Amino acid sequence: MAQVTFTTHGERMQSFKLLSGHAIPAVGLGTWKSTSPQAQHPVYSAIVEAGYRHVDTAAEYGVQEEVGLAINRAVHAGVDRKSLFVTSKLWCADLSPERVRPALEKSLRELHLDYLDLYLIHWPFHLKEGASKPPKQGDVMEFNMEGVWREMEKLVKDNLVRDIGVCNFTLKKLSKLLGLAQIMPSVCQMEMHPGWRNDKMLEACKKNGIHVTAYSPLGSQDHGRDLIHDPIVEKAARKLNKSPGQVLVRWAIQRGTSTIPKSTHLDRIKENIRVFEWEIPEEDFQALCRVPDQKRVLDGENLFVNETDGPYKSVADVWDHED
Ligand code: NDP
Ligand code: 1BO
Repeated sequence: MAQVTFTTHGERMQSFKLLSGHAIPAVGLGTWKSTSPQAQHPVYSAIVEAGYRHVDTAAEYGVQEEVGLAINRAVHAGVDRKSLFVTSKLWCADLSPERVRPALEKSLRELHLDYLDLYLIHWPFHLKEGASKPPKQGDVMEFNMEGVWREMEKLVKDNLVRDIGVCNFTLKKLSKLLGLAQIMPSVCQMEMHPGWRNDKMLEACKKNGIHVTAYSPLGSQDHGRDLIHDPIVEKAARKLNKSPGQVLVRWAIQRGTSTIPKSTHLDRIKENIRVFEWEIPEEDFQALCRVPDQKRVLDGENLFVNETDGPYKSVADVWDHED
């Protein structure tokens, strides 16, 4: 259920309540590939000038130092740390029980924070340190889900993270996790946009009270899907007098997910969060829910598939043959 809250700048912003009782702001700033030539990382302006209160990052993105400095500058400029929601992620090379806490501590140091609001398992695959892309034989190792989750739970108990969750899970993996969790995953972060709705996972999460954050809401970058110029998105944008980016962000929120569009341009950063004072009418919302050619952008092939030596010999293997 969405709750209406206000930023310190007086902007009306929704958030969603998590199983833990904490709130996650509906729109956050993504930071994958967000190295910026600007002296000040865009995260600073996003917080101070645009009113973002939710920042999504990860050890693997290699930007935690810059992001942490920007967050700290924003706090020094008067933004209450407690009003911010900072997410980071445990990378695949650290997906063994003994590496969970040191990895979190490294992220905290890089971010100059003493706790995270949310810590996520980035992908449910254990990679050898320095694994090749695509992986060589032996690069993909067994993932001890129970051992890793117990360590994630200890981080909550020790107040180092407020919530824990997962990314890139399948129904099969979620069901296994729910069978062993003592602290439930609060959030499941998945690729979701009109070109890849992933209704099955959304429904399974809703059924279990797990909040979903939609990543790559604009269709991602570089070799992603160009949803900004999709005719159905453009038509809705023209009708509403909004930008295609705003329509895509709003669509995610209207599905009940929070979302984390990435941009390093302040005009787009500001545009992407101006989505709370209007709605997509039902007819257009449904048209966006019928965009054809459903396909993942991030299928994990380059990270986890080794066609000859496995253990994941195809993209279908990565996603437990559920797509
Ligand atoms: P997005 O879907 O957010 O798209 C980002 C791209 O869209 C960039 O090229 C950006 O360019 C451009 N863009 C941003 N705003 C607009 C706009 N209003 N109009 C037109 N173009 C725009 O892609 P991401 O894949 O980065 O996903 C968002 C975030 O989700 C990531 O940054 C990361 O934090 C998270 N994520 C998590 C994953 C996981 O495994 N858990 C996987 C992938 C992403 P520019 O910067 O030049 O403005
Ligand atoms: C390789 C990391 C994918 C974006 O989260």
